[in-house]
Amino acid sequence: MTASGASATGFIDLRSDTVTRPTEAMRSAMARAEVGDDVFREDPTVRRLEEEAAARTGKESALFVPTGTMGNQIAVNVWTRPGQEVILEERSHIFNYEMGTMAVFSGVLPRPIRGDDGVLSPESVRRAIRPPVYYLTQTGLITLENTHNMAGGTLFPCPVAEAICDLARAQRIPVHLDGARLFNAAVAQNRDPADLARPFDSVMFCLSKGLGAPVGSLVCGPAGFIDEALRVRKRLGGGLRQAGILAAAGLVALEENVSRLAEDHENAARLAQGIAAIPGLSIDPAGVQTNIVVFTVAGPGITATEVVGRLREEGVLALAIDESQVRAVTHYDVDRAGIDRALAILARLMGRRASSAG
Ligand code: TLP
Repeated sequence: MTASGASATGFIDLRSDTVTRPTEAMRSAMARAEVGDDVFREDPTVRRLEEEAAARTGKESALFVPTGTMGNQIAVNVWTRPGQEVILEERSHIFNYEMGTMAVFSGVLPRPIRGDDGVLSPESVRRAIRPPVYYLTQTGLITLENTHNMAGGTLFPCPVAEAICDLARAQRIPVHLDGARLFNAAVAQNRDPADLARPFDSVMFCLSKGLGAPVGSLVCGPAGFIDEALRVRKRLGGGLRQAGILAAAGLVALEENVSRLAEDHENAARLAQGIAAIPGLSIDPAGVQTNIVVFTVAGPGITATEVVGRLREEGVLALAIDESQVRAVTHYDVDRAGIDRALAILARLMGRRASSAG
C-alpha cells in the first residue's frame, strides 16, 4: 500500500474483490502445503479444506472447485434433469455471467424473475413454480444469491430465504444458494454462515473474493449430492491434482480473513456516503450493506463507461455494469486512504464536467 492508498499496481482497483493478491501467510502456507493427487482423493490439504468448509456451512460434505461458476454449474447439473426450468433472479450471476452454461451443459431453461434489491419474494417464486401437470415444463431447481452482486451486495433476509425453501421443499424442489460472498453476508449481520446456509440444499461460496485466496470455491451439501458433484467436476475438467497448494491458501483465508471483511463494509459505506454528496452521481448509502457499491451516473450527457474511462486516467479502476451504473467493490488491497482518494478524484472529475457543461 502506498501513501496515497493505491495498491502496488499503482491503481486504486475497485473493479472487484477478486483482484486481491495472496498475503504472505498464504504464500508461505502454499509453499509448505502437504499434497497428493486429489483426483485419487489423496490430497490431505484439500480434504482438510473440504471438511472445514462443510463445518462452516453446516453441511455434511463439501467439494473444492476451481471457480464459483463451476461450483454453481455443478449444483445445477446435479439437481436437475434436461428440459427442466431453474427459477432465479433476473440479475443473478448464474443467469447473466455464466455463459449460458446451464443450457449448454445441463439442458435446462432459466426462469428469471425480478426481485427487489435482488431479493425474490416467496409469492413470486410460488407463482413461478410449475404445477405438476405432465405436459408442462417442470421446475427442477431454485437458486438464490446472497449477497446479491449486481443489486449492490444486498443481503438476502433469512426469513425470506426460509419461506422460499419451505415452499420449495413442500414440492420437492431443491434450492441452491450462490453464496459467492456468503461470508460477507454473515459478517454484515453478525451471524454464523451456517445459519444463512441452513435452509438450502446446497451452497457455493468463494475463497477468491473478499477472503483473498488466489483460487478456489467450495460447493457444500449432503454427502450424496457431493458424491455426484465429484463426478460432474471431473466431467467438466475440474479434477485437479496437487491442489493442496491452492487449498492451503484457502485455509488461511478462512482462518485469517473472515472478520476483517467488516473493514471492507465500512469502506464501502464511506464510499457510498461520499458518492451521494457528489453532484451528477446518485446512490442511497443506506442500501449499501456489504462491500459492493453500485451508483448511478445521473443526468444526460455522460455515460457510466465515460466515467469509468476518466477514472482510469486518474488511477482509479471501477466497472461500468450498464449505460448508467458503475460498480465499485471494496477489499483488503484498498484501504480507507484509497477510498478517500478515489472520492476526491471522482468529485473533481464530476465537478470539471459540470463546469464545462455550464
Ligand atoms: N463475480 C465476478 C464477476 O464474474 C461478475 C465479480 O467480479 O463479482 N456468483 C457470484 C455472485 C459472483 O459474483 C461470481 C463472480 C461468481 C458466482 C463466479 O465466481 P468465479 O469468478 O470464481 O467463477
